[in-house]
Amino acid sequence: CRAVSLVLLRHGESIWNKDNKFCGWVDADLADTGHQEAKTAGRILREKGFTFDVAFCSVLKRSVKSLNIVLDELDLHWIPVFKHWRLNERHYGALQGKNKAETAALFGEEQVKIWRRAYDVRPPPLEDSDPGWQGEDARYKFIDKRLIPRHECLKDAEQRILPYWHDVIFPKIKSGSRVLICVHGTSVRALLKYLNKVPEEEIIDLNIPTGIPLVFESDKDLSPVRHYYLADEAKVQAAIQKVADQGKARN
Ligand code: DG2
Repeated sequence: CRAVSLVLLRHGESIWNKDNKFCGWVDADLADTGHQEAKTAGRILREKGFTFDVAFCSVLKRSVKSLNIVLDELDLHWIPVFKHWRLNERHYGALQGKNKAETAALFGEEQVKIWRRAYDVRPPPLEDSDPGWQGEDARYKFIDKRLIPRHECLKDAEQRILPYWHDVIFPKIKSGSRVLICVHGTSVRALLKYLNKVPEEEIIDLNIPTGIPLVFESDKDLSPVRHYYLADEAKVQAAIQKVADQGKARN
């Protein structure tokens, strides 16, 4: 028999998604459209009868706020929420703040696709002296500074996210909790890659839309057997294409 014990969600559109800027660990706020997307995601989850026992998000406000909006729609303010830096977006290094289309015009669309989507190619790093490095940010105060990245590829993000999955999230699922994880494009890709054993060569074409719940059905051993977006196919495809097109020189 199949059960749903996990729903993944990329936060609603942020202001930097809207401005088409590489964001990474920068704490960009949700855009109005992102609020709306999160609200719609929550409403659809409610209408389809989903509920959760525990929820997770990153320490970046686009993730935290989206989760709060979804929990508001579900009237689930009371469930435990865990915020963790390990669920952050991947660190986009020196690309953070740059416009994706302009970067593609400068370095070529192929290079930008590699920086955005290759499994193990890091974007250029932040310089040691870059004031944009988050090492001094209060929210990372109790973390060994050596763990605070200057740039990350998907593989790096996977290596910081998976220990948290194994140590904290999966034990909750094992003990019967229904889990909602509201995070980022790369955090969703890392989890999806792990759960579905997506091969490295396929990951380059995997784009995650903002604000559309991704439902996982699993068998009695908790192995995922099927996953699907909670929206009609045309909407999902258009939203995926929109993300892919952000790396084109003109859009
Ligand atoms: C986006 C992902 O992260 O960008 O950091 O710019 O999910 O937090 O909006 P998110 C960013 P792409 O990898 O899709 O370019």
